[in-house]
Amino acid sequence: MKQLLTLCFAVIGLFSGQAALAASGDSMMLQSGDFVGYSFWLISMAMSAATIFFLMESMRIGGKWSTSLNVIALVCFIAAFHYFYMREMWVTTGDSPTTFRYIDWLLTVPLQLVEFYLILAAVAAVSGGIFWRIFIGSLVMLVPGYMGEAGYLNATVGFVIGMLGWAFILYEIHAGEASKVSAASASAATQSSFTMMKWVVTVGWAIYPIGYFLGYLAGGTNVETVNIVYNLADLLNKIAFGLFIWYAANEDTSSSHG
Ligand SMILES: *C/C=C(C)/C=C/C=C(C)/C=C/C1=C(C)CCCC1(C)C
Repeated sequence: MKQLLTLCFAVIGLFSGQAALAASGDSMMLQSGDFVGYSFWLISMAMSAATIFFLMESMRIGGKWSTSLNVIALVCFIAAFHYFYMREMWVTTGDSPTTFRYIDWLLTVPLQLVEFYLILAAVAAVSGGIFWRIFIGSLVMLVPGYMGEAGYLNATVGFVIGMLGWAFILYEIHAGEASKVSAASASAATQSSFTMMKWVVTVGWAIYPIGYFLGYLAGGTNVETVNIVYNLADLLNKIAFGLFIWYAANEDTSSSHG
């Protein structure tokens, strides 16, 4: 209990330090009517709260599920930090915080994909190949996406290569080894969370290329659209994804206790 409180205070302290930093200086204040700015703020808070929630639940539920819950807490923690910075950048410059966004994704996308491996590894013997394939797929998806958005690569070329990376990840979780292990050996709770996570990556993640398309390929560059779409996508794809893991953890532990 004491450790839990210390941890919570450390987390809150870090976030409030960030918020104070961001709030010092008029130029960094949100202006009324800046809906993109509001969405950055809202998601900073949602990610902070989700971090604390998943950490506390990981301690309550414990056992073989604690690693998965800790990883999703880390995902939300990393995102919260980036959101504080991204909001600050957006408010002060009015530009897309593209580099921060991609640093966030580069850390959080592989961590989320590791969850597929972790939830399977909690109940079955799985090969590390699953992890490496989805990790490489995420690099192929994100690096050209960044280069296309930041102007290092033609925006259409970056988009097309990124789509191939995503397709590769989809193959692995729908038809590749990961899906086979899940179907063959996982518990009912793991299977249902695997299925829900799979659909997050298939349907929820589709919002990102739509945002990219609307922002860069549908005529001109529209930084407001890109940011609002990516922000809403992150809210859904990080927090809802985490809640599916949390749900499976709860189901699994309550059924095993009788
Ligand atoms: C927490 C952050 C997440 C889950 C970010 C996911 C990002 C994507 C699924 C990005 C996908 C893209 C493509 C499929 C094509 C190229 C452009 C990207 C990088 C936006």
